[in-house]
Amino acid sequence: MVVHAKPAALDQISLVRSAEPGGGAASSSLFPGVPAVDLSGPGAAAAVVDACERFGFFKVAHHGVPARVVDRLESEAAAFFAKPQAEKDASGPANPLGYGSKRIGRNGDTGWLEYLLLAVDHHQAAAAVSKASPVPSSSLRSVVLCWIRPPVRSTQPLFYLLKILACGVCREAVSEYVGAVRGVAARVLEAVAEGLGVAPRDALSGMVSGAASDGVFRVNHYPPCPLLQRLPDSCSVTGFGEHTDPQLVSVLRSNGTPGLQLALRDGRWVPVPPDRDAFFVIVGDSLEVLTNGRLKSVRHRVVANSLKPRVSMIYFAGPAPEQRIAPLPELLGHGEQGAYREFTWGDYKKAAYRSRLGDNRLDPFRRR
Ligand code: GA4
Repeated sequence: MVVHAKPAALDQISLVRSAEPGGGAASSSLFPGVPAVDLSGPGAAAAVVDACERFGFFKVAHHGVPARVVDRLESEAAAFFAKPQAEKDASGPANPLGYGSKRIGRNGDTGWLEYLLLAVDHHQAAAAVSKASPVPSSSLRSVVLCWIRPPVRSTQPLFYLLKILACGVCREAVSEYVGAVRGVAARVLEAVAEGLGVAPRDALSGMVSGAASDGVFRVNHYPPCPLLQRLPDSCSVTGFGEHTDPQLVSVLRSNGTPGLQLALRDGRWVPVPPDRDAFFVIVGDSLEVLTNGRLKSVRHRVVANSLKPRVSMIYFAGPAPEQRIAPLPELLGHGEQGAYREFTWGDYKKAAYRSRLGDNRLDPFRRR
């Protein structure tokens, strides 16, 4: 619900009715809590599919990503966001990549946050990096981050690269982290394929691991919002408005500050207790289509906190632009038509960037 009387500093930012205190009836009785899956444990494939079917969301325990990798990037990110505004602005405005503050996307969405949005580029920038960087390319683990994917053929690849180096978040720390979470995304998608009986095992994971795959990496900083204290208890300030992710899956990690909420299948919102040692997996629109709706993308949002900063780091596992996204034949009965019309990831992404954050982007592709 949008409320209109609010402090002037929040003028551009919508308010949301908070999840009910303590999580409300949804979390206390009917919502059993976020399922946790040990990806290497017995029964992982069935547990992943079950969690994705019921919530489109789960938490990965025992993921094997060293705490050192996570902590290093978290402190790099904190150092970046602590810089003077003018220095951060030099890496923006996000369009859509780069440093952004309060504005999300290009169509008027706003939130109480600042962020860095990076494209993960597996080969385009590799040559430029190895020339420009004193870091041996082998230590980049084949993941190179491109600040801005040039809209048309770039004549100046190094320019884009230099912008990354200039943002001051250590490229190695990002590469190492992204390399690790891409691995988590791939293991999750292998488990989905196994759990749904789709062959080969890499039918889904292969889409997001190839050299041409289109991964995006985002670091969000939600500063404390003391103005919240002047609003009624039933209201929260939007940190990141409700939406579904367009990709196959997203892998999210946050510090210990709450704020993330997800919509249950019946539309009720529940808070997700933070866990700095876990990764949260979010089912995206593309996986919904590939599984013919058996797994559904989940609406989620972040509300601001009055006292503590929240930092989250999210890897969005997308396929190559030419990848066809259509229900997998194994998941259709004999002669059955899929519930969605086919599209390519490139077309879907283009349409997504023309949409508003909260739009239902899959609707135009559903067969009636
Ligand atoms: C939502 C998921 C990812 O954060 C993101 C977002 C992107 C952006 O911030 O630029 C979008 C949003 C996201 C979907 C609709 C469009 C594009 C903002 C927006 C209003 C990076 C993505 O891939 O799609």
